[in-house]
Amino acid sequence: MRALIVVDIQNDFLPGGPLAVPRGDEAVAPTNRLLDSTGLFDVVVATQDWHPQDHGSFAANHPGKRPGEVIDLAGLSQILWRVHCVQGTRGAKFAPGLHAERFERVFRKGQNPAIDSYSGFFDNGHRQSTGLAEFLRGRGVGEVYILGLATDYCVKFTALDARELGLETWFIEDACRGVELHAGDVQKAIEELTARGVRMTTTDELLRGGPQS
Ligand code: VGL
Ligand code: ZN
Repeated sequence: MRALIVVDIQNDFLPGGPLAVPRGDEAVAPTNRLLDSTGLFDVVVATQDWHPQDHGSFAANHPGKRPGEVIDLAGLSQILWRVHCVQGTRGAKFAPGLHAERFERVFRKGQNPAIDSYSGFFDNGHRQSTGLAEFLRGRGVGEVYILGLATDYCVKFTALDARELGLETWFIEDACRGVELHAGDVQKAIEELTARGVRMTTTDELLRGGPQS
């Protein structure tokens, strides 16, 4: 069984948002093409960054600290971000025009103020599961196709966890965009994913009948 995992295509990650991913809005159209294609995926799920206002990844919650600085958060190295994707706010909602009605399930992450959660599967300490791994296993999924925002954070860590879980994992290049806090981060992420056995594909290739054809 094949699953499509749509990672964090939310308002706050779009241009103009507090954690804007450059050209992040360009992930929406290819994602919709895949969401609208019938029969390509057996399961379609999304992840949603969903933080409480007092989340420890927000620079605003650490007096004197600025976004981009790195701190120790409950024993893990943590990059500080601008306040983003606060539960129930407009910024946490899926991007306008995204065909979110196609999502069978949405897995929320980052609710625990003491730990961040880039991967859609586990928090950054691999302490708690979001339920996504169990859900996919229950549906007999062996292959996952991953896209969304941001390539160098949540997409990357979701794909790495998928590989660790033994899933055949595909990264849909044209439907992802990265933060690039440091120039070259997206390229480094792609190289890291490839080294771990994540395979590269595109929406066109998938819509033509899959990478194997
Ligand atoms: C993300 C940084 C902080 C992401 C989420 O979705 O890639 N990045 N929270
Ligand atoms: Zn976040």
